[in-house]
Amino acid sequence: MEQLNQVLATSLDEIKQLKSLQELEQLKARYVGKSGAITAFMQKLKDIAPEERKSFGAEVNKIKTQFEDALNEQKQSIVAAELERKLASETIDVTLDGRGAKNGSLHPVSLTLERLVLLFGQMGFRVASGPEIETDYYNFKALNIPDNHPARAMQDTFYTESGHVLRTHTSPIQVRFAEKQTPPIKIVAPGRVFRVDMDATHSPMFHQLELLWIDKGISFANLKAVIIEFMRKFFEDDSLQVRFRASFFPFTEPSAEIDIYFAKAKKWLEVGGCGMVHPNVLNYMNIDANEYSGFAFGFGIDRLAMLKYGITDLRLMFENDLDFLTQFRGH
Ligand code: 2U9
Repeated sequence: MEQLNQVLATSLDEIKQLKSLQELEQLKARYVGKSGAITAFMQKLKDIAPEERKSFGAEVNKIKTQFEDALNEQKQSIVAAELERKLASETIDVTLDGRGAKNGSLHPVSLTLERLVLLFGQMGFRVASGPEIETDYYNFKALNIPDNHPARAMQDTFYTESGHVLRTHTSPIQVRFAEKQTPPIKIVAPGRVFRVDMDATHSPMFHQLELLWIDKGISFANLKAVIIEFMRKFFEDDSLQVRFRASFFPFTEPSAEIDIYFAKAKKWLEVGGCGMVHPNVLNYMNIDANEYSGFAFGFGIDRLAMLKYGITDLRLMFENDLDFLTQFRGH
């Protein structure tokens, strides 16, 4: 019994010195583990006279409980101290200055698109959209583009394995819209388009906006009025000169290319194409060409954005260089 009390006293002293959970586990093993000092007393029970065995056993258990209580108490204070230390080291000084999160900015193409949608909205045009992966019918056939047309060739058009095409213009959006609606139809169709083409002035993906207005009595005079008004608003120049040059597109007749006079460079620049919607195209859209007429016009948004912001290299539009992009804020 004396030895047992001695062991307990020593262990309690040692427990008080413990500083970590690791030390605590080691100490626990030394006393109540398989070959621990307190465990050893348990094993001595069998050598003790039967009449003393019961009271000695009870005594060993009492000592063991005292040891374990002390150990648990110490464990709690170690855990509490560790938590205290952790909290102190992770304290955040909320009064410190921030790192200055930078504001994002919209891509010049997005800014331009927003402005286009606003300007055409003011003229009564609503926005239509459609799929980027198209069928041959909506991208070519319904637009009066014949089977042997060069635009259909593999060198110009991206084809999928299933025989679909990546739309080469946003015109299919308008075909889809117009075949389901009855005139008046007044829409703009902006979106990504894809062509097998890449050099300093061409990208395999670029952005287009096309406009379609179909109603009774729509004429080339309406076409000119809308396009001239739009160009002057977009370039914020009330006397901007706009010129229409005769051209050819399968989906319009007559057709024209649109030039604006760039006073800074003293030269005419081509900015898009236009024309009266071809009667075949009206028929494909289930619109009676004897009753209705319409005009369409199209341009590259990227190109218009470059002219507006004075960007001279198309590649800048797609490289996503932050020094370039952060220059464009606001409209
Ligand atoms: C329908 C009927 C006719 C859309 C048109 C153009 C002329 C045109 C080019 C300008 C530069 C494309 O980005 S670009 O390469 N577009 O010249 N687009 S008329 O004609 C349509 C569209 C839809 C139903």
